[in-house]
Amino acid sequence: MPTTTNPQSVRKVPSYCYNCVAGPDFMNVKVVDGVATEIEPNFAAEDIHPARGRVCVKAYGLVQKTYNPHRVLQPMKRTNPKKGRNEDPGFVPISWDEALDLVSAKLTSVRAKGLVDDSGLPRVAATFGHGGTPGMYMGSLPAFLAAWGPIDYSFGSGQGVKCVHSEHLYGEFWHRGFTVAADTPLARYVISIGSNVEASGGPCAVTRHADARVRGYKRVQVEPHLSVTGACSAEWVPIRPKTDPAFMFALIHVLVCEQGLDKLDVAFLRDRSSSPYLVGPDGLYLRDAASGKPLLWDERSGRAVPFDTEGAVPAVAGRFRVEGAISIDADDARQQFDVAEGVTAYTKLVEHMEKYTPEWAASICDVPAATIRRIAQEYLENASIGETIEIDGQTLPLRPVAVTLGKSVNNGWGAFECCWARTLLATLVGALENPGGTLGTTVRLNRPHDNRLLSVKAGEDGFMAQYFNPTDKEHWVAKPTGRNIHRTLVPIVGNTAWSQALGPTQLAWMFQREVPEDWNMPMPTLPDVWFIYRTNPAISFWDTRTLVEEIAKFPFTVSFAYTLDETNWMADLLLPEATDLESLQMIKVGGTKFVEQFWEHRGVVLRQPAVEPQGDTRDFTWISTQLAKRTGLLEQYNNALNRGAGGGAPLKADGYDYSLDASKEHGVEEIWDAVCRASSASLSEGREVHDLEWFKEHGFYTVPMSKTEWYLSPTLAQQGLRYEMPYQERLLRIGRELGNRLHEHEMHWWDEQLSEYAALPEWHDVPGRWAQQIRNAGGKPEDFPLWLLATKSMQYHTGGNASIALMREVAQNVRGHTGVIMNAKTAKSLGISDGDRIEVRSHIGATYGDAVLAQGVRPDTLVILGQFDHWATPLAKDFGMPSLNTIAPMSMELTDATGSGSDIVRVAVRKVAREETAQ
Ligand SMILES: Nc1nc2c(c(=O)[nH]1)N[C@H]1C(S)=C(S)[C@@H](COP(=O)(O)OP(=O)(O)OC[C@H]3O[C@@H](n4cnc5c(=O)[nH]c(N)nc54)[C@H](O)[C@@H]3O)O[C@H]1N2
Ligand SMILES: Nc1nc2c(c(=O)[nH]1)N[C@H]1C(S)=C(S)[C@@H](COP(=O)(O)OP(=O)(O)OC[C@H]3O[C@@H](n4cnc5c(=O)[nH]c(N)nc54)[C@H](O)[C@@H]3O)O[C@H]1N2
Ligand code: SF4
Ligand SMILES: [Mo]
Repeated sequence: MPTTTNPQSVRKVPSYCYNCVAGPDFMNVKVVDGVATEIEPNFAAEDIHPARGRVCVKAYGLVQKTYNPHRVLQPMKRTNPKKGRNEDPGFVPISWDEALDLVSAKLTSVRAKGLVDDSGLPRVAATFGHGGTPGMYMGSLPAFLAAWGPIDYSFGSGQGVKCVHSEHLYGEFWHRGFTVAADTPLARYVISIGSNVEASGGPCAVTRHADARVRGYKRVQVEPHLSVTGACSAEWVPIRPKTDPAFMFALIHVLVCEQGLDKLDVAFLRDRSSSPYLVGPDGLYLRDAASGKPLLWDERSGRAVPFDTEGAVPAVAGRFRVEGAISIDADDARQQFDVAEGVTAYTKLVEHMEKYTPEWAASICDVPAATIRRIAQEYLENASIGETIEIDGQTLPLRPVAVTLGKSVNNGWGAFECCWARTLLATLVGALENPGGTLGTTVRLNRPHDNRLLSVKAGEDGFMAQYFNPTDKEHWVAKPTGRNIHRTLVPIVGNTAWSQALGPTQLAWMFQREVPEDWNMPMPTLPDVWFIYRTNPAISFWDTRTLVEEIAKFPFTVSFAYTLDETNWMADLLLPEATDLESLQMIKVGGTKFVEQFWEHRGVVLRQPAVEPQGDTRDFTWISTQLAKRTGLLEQYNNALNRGAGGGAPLKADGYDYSLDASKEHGVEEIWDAVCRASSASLSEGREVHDLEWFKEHGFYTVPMSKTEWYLSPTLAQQGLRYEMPYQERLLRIGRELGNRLHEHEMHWWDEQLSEYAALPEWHDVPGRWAQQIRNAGGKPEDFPLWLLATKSMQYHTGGNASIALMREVAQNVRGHTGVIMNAKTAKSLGISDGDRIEVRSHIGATYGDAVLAQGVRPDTLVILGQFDHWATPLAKDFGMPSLNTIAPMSMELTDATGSGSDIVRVAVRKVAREETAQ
């Protein structure tokens, strides 16, 4: 990097970092004589940004990211037609003209053949990684994708199914929470179950939790090893892996069976939950025969009435004699009851939870019963039922307790139970979506994305409207429209823009290799063209050694590439875009979004070229415009931009019109100038219009937003709606209906997943599923006595910045980054000392690293940070770091009903000679 002792010009360029889902965060780039030299906080945002204008350590790596000597700096074409880990791709540099010709010729021929192939699957597929963050860097590419038509987003990279997956799906279902957080600024007591927020929550979470600690809140960290979050919590509960549902069921037992209804938030349960709905002898709601509406017991009139009867006073608990009711099962099968006993959903819950005592849970979770009981009591006491708070003139309940779940707790088997239990724990004390309590952050499956309160509409049975994939005979999608089959298999994921990427993406990979015998659907094909950007499934998914062989089969892969990583090693074309500090884009900020981005403002922020692009890398908006032009889609592309596909706001709306002439090609600055004007006009309701030049100087524009928008419950109250808690009558029915459809088509390979659809979840042996998977694969579980888990690294955003030397340097000072964390006593019993080279072996393979001995980890548990074991990514390939992903299977048995799985695997460990591991 050139440096000068007497700089001629020093500039501070405002921008944003959104490299991980905890963003966006604000920063300034210090530019000395045209060279980016430092990342600094942007204190101009001090009063509006929850982290007061600061970024995390990862953003400080962006300078090196820009000047990384290993960057791909001009388009490259593959010359070796053979693809494989041991095949050098033989990339040769080509001009942008040639590269764009190649890709547009391919796309044009695909268009001529038809957008979908004979199996009904899109011929073009695309994979974007890391929780949607690539969208914050891809300029106007979304407008090109919209202009194109059907694209298959089926091939995932671990985001989605290995991410906080069940939370995404059930969270939005129950309370419009794509991710879920505590209302940290008001919280007094947080039970954090495997949520590693001090490492994963970015500066907003870290700032908020630090402030909360100063205020005296208590956080209890429940997790098998002492993460950095555990280390700065008041208490660490080292739970046995994958037993969290049992722990949470026992908490519920203490509340409903030992403490009892009188101690809970009776008004909330009565008015905002389905607790009073009467359940009949067949386990379905008793319904009014005429209207089909669920019945509840009206204490005022002493009879069963439809749930929405004016003036009714519902009984929360009890058993009642009901005459002339009906129930409605799957496929509209109706049953008539002359007389039936109706049991309130709440009473059903109490009876169901009786067996789940802390003593019962203690033996499963390896947590003393007294600890579980105490935590439940502390939770209840801190909920301060009855207390209120005034926020912006509204008096709202104050319930300063929350339960949060990390990604390995809310994906895969057991995650449904955890998400249910978490939401129920909040419901029981009235803390769901009320100040101090458990809050959803944003919505992705529902709309609109930037205000989840507006997504609340009245639906059936007194609940919010939901948009399931149909399971009825007439509308069920028997022929998949995408390779991960989300519409066919997963009703709750719906079918909006984000649904497909949140489908069971591992199935798309697995079914390329082999389909079940009773598959009975068109055979999955490979897409003609696959686009990838900011994703590296060859490292981030499971069973990565095998996965890479599937990646090698794709006939034409176009990678927007930063370096030559393990996935684009198999690409046909590398298109290097100008990255973080070199390109132009505007995104929305503020409101409530992901992790702990709860703001009291909303607005837009600009990312701008602080420095000239390195080499012949190009702005993504320029690349997108060229693709649109060369594929004859310019008009559709411009129209998509005009509709707002590029970011900030539609370019034309009531009161303003900055729309682009759809027939013409527009420059990068011209496009974003229009977005700048439209966004500021829209946010200020026409009072202020700012152009690109203004934004280049000021960086962002925001308007105040009431904090009451953080809380969903007042919106439900206004609309007279209830949360679908505690009894999942609808999920039960949908599961049965899905089973009917699959079985009519003689498909039984999803039967185990169907078992997850339950009205009240039962504990089943969740960890035992991992043992069973080993048996099914022909192994012996006792040969793999330890659990291996993953945990996030503060310094790395998944594998995205693994090639940045500064991150490596910082990370080396943080425990665990040099190898495999293991309990010192376990190590001693195996003859392993700190720093020894060890082999961690599962039934599918081995990974190698140095032992990092610690007391803060269960004796039966090993932990590997992040996702490494790179073999192509420059720099990272020399780390010698192990990876869970190399040895965790991609497996149908370990896939839950939502289609997700966990980053966890049973292993054996032994000391090896260092030479043995050279591979
Ligand atoms: N063992 C383990 N596995 C995991 C996880 C874990 O914690 N442990 N986490 C899981 C989760 S939650 C997720 S969301 C997924 C995420 O996994 P992925 O979706 O695969 O995301 P990344 O690993 O961030 O992808 C990074 C790739 O993007 C490239 N890249 C970085 N910056 C740029 C850029 O500016 N331009 C271009 N063109 N490319 C760039 C990097 O070189 C890298 O190859 O991983 C999952 N896998
Ligand atoms: N610095 C940084 N921040 C990030 C990311 C990143 O890569 N780096 N990625 C972002 C993304 S995509 C996501 S999805 C989020 C994820 O955010 P988190 O869910 O907070 O991430 P993890 O660190 O993977 O947390 C998982 C924790 O669960 C624990 N765990 C594993 N198995 C079990 C179990 O069976 N029971 C219990 N109780 N605990 C268990 C592990 O010990 C681990 O510490 O982070 C986001 N933020
Ligand atoms: S948490 Fe760090 S890496 Fe993630 S967006 Fe914020 S500054 Fe960037
Ligand atoms: Mo994620």
